[in-house]
Amino acid sequence: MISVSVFLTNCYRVITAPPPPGKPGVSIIPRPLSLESYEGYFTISPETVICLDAGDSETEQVARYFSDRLGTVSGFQLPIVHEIPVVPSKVFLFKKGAKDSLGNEGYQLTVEEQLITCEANNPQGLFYGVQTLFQLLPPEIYSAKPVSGIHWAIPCLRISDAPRYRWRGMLLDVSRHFFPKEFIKNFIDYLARHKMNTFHWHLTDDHGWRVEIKRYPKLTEIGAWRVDREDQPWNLREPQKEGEEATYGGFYPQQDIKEIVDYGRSRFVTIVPEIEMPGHCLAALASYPQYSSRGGPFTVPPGGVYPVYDVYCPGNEEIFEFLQNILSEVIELFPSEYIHIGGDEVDRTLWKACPKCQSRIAAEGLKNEEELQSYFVRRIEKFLNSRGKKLIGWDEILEGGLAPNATVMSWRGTEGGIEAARQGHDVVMTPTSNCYFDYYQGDPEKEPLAIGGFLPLGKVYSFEPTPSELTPEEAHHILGVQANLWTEFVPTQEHAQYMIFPRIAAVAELGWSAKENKNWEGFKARMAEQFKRYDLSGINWAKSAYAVRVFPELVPAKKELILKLETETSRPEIRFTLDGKNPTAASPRYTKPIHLKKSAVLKAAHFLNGQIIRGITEEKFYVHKAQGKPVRLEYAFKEKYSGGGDLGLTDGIRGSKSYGDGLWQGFEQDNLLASIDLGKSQKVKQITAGFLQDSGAWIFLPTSIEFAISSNGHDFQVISTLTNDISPLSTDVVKKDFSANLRGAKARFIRVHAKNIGTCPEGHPGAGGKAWLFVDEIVVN
Ligand code: TNX
Repeated sequence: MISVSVFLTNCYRVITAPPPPGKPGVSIIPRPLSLESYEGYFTISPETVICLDAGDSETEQVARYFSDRLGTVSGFQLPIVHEIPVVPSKVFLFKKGAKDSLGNEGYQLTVEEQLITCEANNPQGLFYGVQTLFQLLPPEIYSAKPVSGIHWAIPCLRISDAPRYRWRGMLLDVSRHFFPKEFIKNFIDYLARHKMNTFHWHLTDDHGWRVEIKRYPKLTEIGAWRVDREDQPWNLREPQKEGEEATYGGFYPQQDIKEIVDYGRSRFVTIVPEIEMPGHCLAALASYPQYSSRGGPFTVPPGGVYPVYDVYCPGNEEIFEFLQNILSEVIELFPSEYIHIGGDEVDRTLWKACPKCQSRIAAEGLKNEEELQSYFVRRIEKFLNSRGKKLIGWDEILEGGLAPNATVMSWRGTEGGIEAARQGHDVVMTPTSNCYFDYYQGDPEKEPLAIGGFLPLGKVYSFEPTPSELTPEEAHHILGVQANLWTEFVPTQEHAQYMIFPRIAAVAELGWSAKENKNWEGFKARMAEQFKRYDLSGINWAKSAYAVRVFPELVPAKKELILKLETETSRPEIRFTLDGKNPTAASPRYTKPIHLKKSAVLKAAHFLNGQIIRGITEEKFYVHKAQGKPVRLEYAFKEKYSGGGDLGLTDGIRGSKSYGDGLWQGFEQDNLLASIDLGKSQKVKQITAGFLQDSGAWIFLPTSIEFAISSNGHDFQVISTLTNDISPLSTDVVKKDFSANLRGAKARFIRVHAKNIGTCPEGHPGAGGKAWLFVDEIVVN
């Protein structure tokens, strides 16, 4: 154990620091293990000295990292010294290293008015102590340029801190979109500032091969480039045509990789490279088609293709030589103990028909193609192990049997991770449900285009990486947690920042902070300061947390709706209207749930210093004649899209443009045939039924809708039959209402019959596949 200390001391003058103006409470993210606050401040001045008691270069680097940042913003050039300055100065010197309990990454920080001590067992711990120091300073510490008029003061306190997990990671996919070297370095800084230590670099996939491999130059000459269809929707891009040039893409020469690995080292971020196999490899096959089962030729796809049949052929002995040669160069480049080999979403169709694959199955006594994949992974693992590296792969590597020493990255939920831990394997948790930063973090209508899903800040924060099903022994195998930024829908750096921030803060806290220290209210309060830091760093962070979300609740007995309004920020100033006007700083402030007794348009917004900070939330709520009345369905909805169940179509709450919002009722290939008993015969003016079309999700508007009424529930009289005029091939997400006017006819029973298109139409990527019909709310007035 080495013992190091960083000292900052005011040598010449005693400055009794007044509380800096407007200095809020301490807001450290991720939340430290323990913190005690004291009166007073340590104020940095030009005379402050940084003193090291350890002579190693890494410690020196950490100190320089601190003084450089401070220098940039304050203009102070604090000297770094190894000897206690001569009088008049106050220096404390710690001879011993920090406590064992702080481990490899922990640190202890003591701030007194004359002295700051940062202690750790390793430079990495010191580095995290410095990150905490930054957060104790005014947020201007993050500025790119000098800032004047700042009182560079640090509140007196004592912090003892260490991480909960050793793997605190984030994936960046540079295959679907290429990101330049400078951005990769920024990305590493984003991690470091949040005390995250692992950068999972997704370097290869169908859409581009991004790492130079000297032995196979075509991987980047051909595999790094695709035809430019960036102006078209990802899932509707035509493959490269004869004669078209592949001009879009890029790759990292080995020299750049070395530079980035060094940069990571200086930020204590380990880079785990991912070389995808045996699937997600079209870019490699476009370069070397002989390693597929079919032999090609292939081009690098400019956008989404699914399924991808062409994968590496594990029946071909040469494939192992090819991949091992690639991995050898990768191992040379990356000092990480882990190499990620992908393993996800492998389409095994072609292996069934491939004579080489089939003879491999016979020769090795394998049962099927699943086991063939497992055989493939085992061989790769053997190779990696022989080179002193550990294999890590996506949870599909469990199928057909795990390779003996493999670590599993659990992405399709936590089940794969649980299974692997039970088998005694190490696990990194990164389930789509809580860790996929390519998902929307707010209302899709107000967010930049994303892949789908819904992952607001709070949902990231709510994740518990160690499943309660595991015994303490098994739980030991949970190495940590990771967020993933896949970039099919993320073409620019600004957009990447938007998807990363602020969710990275939540995942950082999951990985670092003790379970007992997790607290959503506290986190939200600390985020207010974190947002300022992001602003001052010039980061394009998502303001989605400020959006007002409405949680309506139906009270069927009372025929009213109760609306609860929330944001993901602490103590929000929400103002609202119910009269259709936009809210202003003078509108009523939301303090308790709103009781709605008649249909109304709610408009609400979060105000900060008199200004609306993130748009107006507008939702119409219906209090109508069928409200709370049970709906009888001839064909059942699918459980996954229950839309709230039995009262889902009559709860007064309408689905959004996001089919997965829980409000839509979904019918797979079936029609909607719904009847509602209003309880007694009454005058009806209008019946409206709302539908969704999201052709990318195989959801189509009905081909026709028939409205009927009855007085006895048996004999129905058709009032109106409507057809739909929006093309099922339209790629826009459309919400469409269909209405029948009854002009006060008397009815007790209402029936709506909407015809499902049945199968995805010709010209649609899923042509012939089962089509969905999505309905929400049958409104009766
Ligand atoms: C699944 S996560 C994938 C990626 C996609 C991602 C989109 C995983 C192991 N495979 O190839 O980019 O979904 O969310």
